Amino acid sequence: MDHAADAHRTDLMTITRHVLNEQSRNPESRGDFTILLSHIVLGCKFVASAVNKAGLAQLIGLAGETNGEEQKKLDVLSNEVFVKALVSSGRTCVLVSEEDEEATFVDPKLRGKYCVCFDPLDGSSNIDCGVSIGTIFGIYIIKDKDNVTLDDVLQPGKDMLAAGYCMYGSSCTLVLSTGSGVNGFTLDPSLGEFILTHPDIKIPKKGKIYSVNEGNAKNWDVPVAKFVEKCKYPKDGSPPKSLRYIGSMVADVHRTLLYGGVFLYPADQKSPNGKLRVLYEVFPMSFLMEQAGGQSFTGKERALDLVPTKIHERSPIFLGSYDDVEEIKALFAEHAKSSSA
Ligand code: FDP
Repeated sequence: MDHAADAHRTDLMTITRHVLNEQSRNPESRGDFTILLSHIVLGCKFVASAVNKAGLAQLIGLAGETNGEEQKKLDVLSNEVFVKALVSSGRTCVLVSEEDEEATFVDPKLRGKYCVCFDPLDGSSNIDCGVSIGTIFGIYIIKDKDNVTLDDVLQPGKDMLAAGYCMYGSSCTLVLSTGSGVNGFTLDPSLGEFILTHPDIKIPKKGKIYSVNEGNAKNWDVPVAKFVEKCKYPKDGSPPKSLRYIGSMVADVHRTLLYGGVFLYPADQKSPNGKLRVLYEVFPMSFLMEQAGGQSFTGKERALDLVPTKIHERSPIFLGSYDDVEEIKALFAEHAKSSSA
């Protein structure tokens, strides 16, 4: 009998156990973060189950078997679940959700020290065709929970305490960083637990894939057009890169993290700030990329240095393997130099 393998199977590193281990290194830790995370995990499990039933629920709806109540859209439902889970954790004081125009300030009786910015169901235009979608979240600490204002939320990404995403795909995977590397956990449906399956994820230094909506090429700026041209027709003798674009940020970033390469949603002539949102798309994904050894750039600066002025602000984004993003930075620098000359 293989005792080592057997011990492994009976000694499961669940996400809670992993985070408890990480937190125990901090003598000031009171377990608040672990409690907050367990509420996020609950939201992810709920959404995973709802996403799995989405096709079926629609069929039932079409058959007219509703109880008079209109079927809630999955993104609206996911938002309700996360807001309720986060508020009831007693560890949050302010929430920013992609679904809500205004930030939610938690009732003072239930307040804790954390701010959570999240997109409960990112990539939702993919729901009806069964493509992977996900939840993205970033967590900050608020200095004074009793006097919290919107300004406390508008912090640069580098001040983030933790970030992660949960991908609802062929398996349900939660990727998390608390600032010391990146770890991936897969939901074991028979246990209802996320188990550590991808310890210490490191993105390859250079990748063979680029990921972008090429339908916008007509409006691209010069450095973006040059980069994509280089991907297709490299002049240094290297093979062309492959193009992969799902159009669901969590899925595109997850592939980039595991296989390497670069994901870009640039600014263009029509959308000078790109499409993706700073607080709950750009920052969490940039935090994870840096923690995995990659880079993230806005076209002007390191993405995590950005200081948002509005909660739903957008920013262009280029993230992925260190060397690939370095190449993009060089093209932007070269363009800035030639335009100022
Ligand atoms: P969606 O519109 O389906 O919600 O920001 C949302 C997002 O998806 C991202 O998940 C995805 O990366 C991007 O938009 C796709 O945008 P395009 O359709 O313009 O390529």
